[in-house]
Amino acid sequence: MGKMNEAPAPTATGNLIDGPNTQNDDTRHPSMTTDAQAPTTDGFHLVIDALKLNGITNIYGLPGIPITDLTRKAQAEGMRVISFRHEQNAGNAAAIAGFITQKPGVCLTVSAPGFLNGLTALANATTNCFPMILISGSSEREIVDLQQGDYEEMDQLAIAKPLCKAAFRVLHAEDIGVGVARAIRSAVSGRPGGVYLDLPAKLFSQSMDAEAGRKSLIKVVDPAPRQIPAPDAVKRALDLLKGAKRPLILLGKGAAYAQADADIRALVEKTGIPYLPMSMAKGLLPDTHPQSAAAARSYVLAEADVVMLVGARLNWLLSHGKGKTWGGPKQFIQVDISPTEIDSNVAIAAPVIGDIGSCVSALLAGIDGSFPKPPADWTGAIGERRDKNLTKMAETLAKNPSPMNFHSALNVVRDIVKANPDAMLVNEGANALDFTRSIVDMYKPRKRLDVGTWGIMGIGMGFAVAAAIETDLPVIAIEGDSAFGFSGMEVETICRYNLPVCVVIFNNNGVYGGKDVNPTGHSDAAPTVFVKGARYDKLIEAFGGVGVHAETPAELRRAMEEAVRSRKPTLINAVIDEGAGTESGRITSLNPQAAKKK
Ligand code: ADP
Ligand code: TPW
Repeated sequence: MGKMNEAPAPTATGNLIDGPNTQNDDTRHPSMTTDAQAPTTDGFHLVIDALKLNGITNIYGLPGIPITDLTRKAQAEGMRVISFRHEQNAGNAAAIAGFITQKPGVCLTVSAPGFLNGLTALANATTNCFPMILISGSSEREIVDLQQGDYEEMDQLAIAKPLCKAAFRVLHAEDIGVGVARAIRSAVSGRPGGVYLDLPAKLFSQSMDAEAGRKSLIKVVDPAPRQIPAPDAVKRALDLLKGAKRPLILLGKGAAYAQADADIRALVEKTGIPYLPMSMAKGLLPDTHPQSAAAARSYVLAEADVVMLVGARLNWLLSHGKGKTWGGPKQFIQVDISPTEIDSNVAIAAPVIGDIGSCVSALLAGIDGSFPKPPADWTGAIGERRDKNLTKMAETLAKNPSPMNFHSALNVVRDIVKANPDAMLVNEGANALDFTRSIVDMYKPRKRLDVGTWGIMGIGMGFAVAAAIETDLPVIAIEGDSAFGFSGMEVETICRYNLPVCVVIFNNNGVYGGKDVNPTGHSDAAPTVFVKGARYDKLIEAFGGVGVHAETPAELRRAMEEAVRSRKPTLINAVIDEGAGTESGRITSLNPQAAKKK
């Protein structure tokens, strides 16, 4: 391993600094005395080389001390550096890049405040099982640890630790390779999640012998090793499934992440079992698939006797697997990579632990022509309910009220997505989220990106940027007006990189709607109400994008069609009836209301 020194950042543009280096005159550093002419490298270049060596080509970040030069040099070295206006959006972009690609998305931030701004995204990535690495510059260890008041002083490693899967700090340039390798493995192996990598300012300017530096890097072999399920676990699951009278398969975003699309589809189709997709698993099979039970969701959850969860947790989104939603007694099969997920809410009769690709293919191997089809009275009852609900939905969608409501606007979005099934759909808000999820059919896997496990607002523009960067496909972001506000400044980023993003703001004048009034009669607006009739379309025009104000479905349709066709950054201000939504959308029951009587 080569020795290093702490020379100032070299001025070279390449990662190998050839020939005489003026900084090498410093004879305090033994490496320089042995061979003053030897090419050197430095911390900046080792970080870049380590990432590139592992196939990481994009960085989502925001420059400043001490990582400004890292962003510059990364760009000079051919990486794509996407510079944001706020770190939370860069972090969200990195997280969803991880979900889309199975490679850890990298977010790069400055010390303390930048780091903290990125931390929400890191925690959210961990919660959602998205692989990401938050790389943050940090201040001088000696000063930080003695709390002597350094520039942007903060013990970032300690703060990040409880919010991610793993946290590492690299103090020596020769350890950068190991640090990056450990970060990658931690992010993508087992249950994916967020990782923090702390790089103190001094590290970047450490220089070392270039050849030794190159040798210190690690190309991670098999970063997310397959985890093969035990044959007896697979048999137990199949036996349970075979004996079911009213079986149901529930697909979660883990199943979408796993990229085992063909096998998952084969599992559903070969067994003939009805399935329900969780929100980000929509499109794993087309939502129009005859076995989809989405339009009979409450019926199947209540009535099923055996439920096979594939990459979905029995958390609040599934009412913890118990209570009224789940009706009568039932038995669960759970396919998941995390053994400790099992029994976290209710007893799991048949856990199948392994990666979803391996588990589903093992299950498939045990399903032949003799596998019993689900009883016709079960599939028939689901079909009846589904058809009734779809007919009802079609009637609602066909109405054309003025102003638009969520249904009439989403009827347009539904058509646009149907005509462009490859487009990526980003979605946040309350009503804007819930109605979009239930009305807009998805046709392909990993196209729907949304607020995930936390129901977090603010993912919108970060997700949209990363979706465009990672796939080069058109992106449609359906945003509540409140939701949009959390990341709205990134429309500049969208315009700057000329991304094919069409943002549609469902503008109903506030959080959930715009009808609340201040009961005191004071001129302050009610807490949930925004400026009425705001023109969000003007925002994007400030940066050269296309702004459209749409008051009718026809106007919305025209604008969306043009946005997808032209691939120009577009923001459509879709005016929605301010009374059309409900408080908290579909999760009103979780909203504590003041108990105090007048
Ligand atoms: P949803 O919100 O769609 O219900 P969750 O985020 O609750 O989904 O659950 C995703 C589950 O998928 C997690 O328990 C996670 O451990 C699991 N998971 C993620 N990736 C894989 C994989 N490659 N193989 C197996 N399980 C996975
Ligand atoms: C980080 C709480 C949930 S939904 C929502 C808020 C503020 C906005 C709803 O209004 P919007 O949608 O977007 O206009 P619509 O269609 O109902 O009118 N802070 C964070 N996350 C959450 N979830 C909240 C606050 C919330």
